[in-house]
Amino acid sequence: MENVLQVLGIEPMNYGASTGAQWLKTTGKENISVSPVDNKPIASVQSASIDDYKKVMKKAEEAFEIWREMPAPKRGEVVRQIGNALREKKESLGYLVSLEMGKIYQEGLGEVQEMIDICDFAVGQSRMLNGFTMHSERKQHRMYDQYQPLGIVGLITSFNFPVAVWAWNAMLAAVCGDVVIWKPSSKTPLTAIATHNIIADVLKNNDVPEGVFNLLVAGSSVLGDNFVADKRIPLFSITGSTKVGKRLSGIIGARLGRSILELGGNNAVIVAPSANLEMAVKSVVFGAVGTAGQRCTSTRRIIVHESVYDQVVEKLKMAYKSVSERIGNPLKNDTLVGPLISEDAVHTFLNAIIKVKEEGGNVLFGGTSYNCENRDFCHYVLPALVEAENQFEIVQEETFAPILYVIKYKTIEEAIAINNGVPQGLSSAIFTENLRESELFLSETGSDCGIANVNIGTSGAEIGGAFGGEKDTGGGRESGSDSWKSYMRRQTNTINYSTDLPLAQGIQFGF
Ligand code: UN1
Repeated sequence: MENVLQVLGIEPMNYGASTGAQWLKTTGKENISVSPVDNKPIASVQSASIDDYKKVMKKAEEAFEIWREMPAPKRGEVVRQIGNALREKKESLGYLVSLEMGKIYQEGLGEVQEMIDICDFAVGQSRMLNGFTMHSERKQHRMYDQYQPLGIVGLITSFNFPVAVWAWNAMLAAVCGDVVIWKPSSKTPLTAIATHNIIADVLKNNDVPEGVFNLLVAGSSVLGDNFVADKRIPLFSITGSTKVGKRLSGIIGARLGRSILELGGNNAVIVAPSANLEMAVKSVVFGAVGTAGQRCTSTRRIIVHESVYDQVVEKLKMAYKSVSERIGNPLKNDTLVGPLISEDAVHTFLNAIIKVKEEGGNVLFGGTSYNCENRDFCHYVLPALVEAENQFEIVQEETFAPILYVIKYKTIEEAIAINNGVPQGLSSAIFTENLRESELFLSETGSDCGIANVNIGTSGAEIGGAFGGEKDTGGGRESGSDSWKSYMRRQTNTINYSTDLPLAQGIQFGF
């Protein structure tokens, strides 16, 4: 571990504010980052104070003036080099993600790969920040729209993808000519600090001004509502719970700022009679217990046709049994399920199990804490498989833990109604070999989620697609497709190269 920390430039005590390559001598509270793996401290961070925020903000404002004028493909070149720097440190950063957040090492590596992928994507995008040209209704007039840099982007990320979500946002924002102020989860500050250490040389070597990539590790009491209320920040991208997102976006909306919201999910997989059950069960188990159920895309409900219900339940029970033998230290090669992020998260999991039983649910597997007897802390749980009904209050909620609710259906219309019958609308999937069913699921009367898949699960989206969801998920889209447009200021231009001044709509206004 020492070696990994050394490679990533993590000291026993680290400053919690950076303007790119330079660290500020922060003066805020000490934040000890404790690993959920064994409850041991990894290293400490001297958090940022309001004074540090002011300094960072000043740098960001100055840097935007310079950065926005750099040609977009040149900004892309910086991002290309960031991607390469991440490639070099993939194993170390993946390890630290695993250690600080608790996801298994394979997923830690996957998270860094997601950062690398979005770098590649953003490099290409830097040459494709294209607008449209339109034909004017007036003679010798030309119309087009264009995209300009927007300004400072505030970025609030969650513990569960401590670095990938930064990359999705920051790499696109950077090629778009914006500067970023990143406030990571205070549960995972070290991965953020390591990320800034990784990009520092690239920034220096390319004379990127300090203030383009900024980092502030700070508690919400120091940097919370005041951060999102700051009018100098035209756009916020926020990943977190629906409750937090509603509150913060309310503050941003009141000042007519923009926000990209990535909030809770309550994702379901429909298993139709014709489904390849092996594939369906495999993907549902990965979706439900992977990352210990702490992805916003985690599979939380499986909606199974009555004709295959017993078979699927049997297969799930067997799969859960074999997974349960591989719970433990996420850094060990054969582990499949690591710890939850905190003891609070374990309590939330256990309370959800109590609640679902009270509502009439039937626990088929797990639902208890795991291997906690001989420890003075308890971060591990036995993933739960629970027969339940969609309308149960607890099923309607997103519990950020490995609980899979099993629900039976009769008709495809009913299955789609169950899929959509929750407040959230992030990800969804159907396993079927029947074209009619899959097309119905993807139609205007089908899944109401931002992501709808056929014969693959709800989690593990590629970066090339737009990522986000509807309803209580917040409506934001980030990462691939044309999400970059959210990070830019759109402008429509009309140019008159005639010697006349015809008015639109043929209006006559002679004097
Ligand atoms: C999240 O959980 O906040 O689709 C993001 C996935 C990942 C990203 C999840 N690529 O599961």
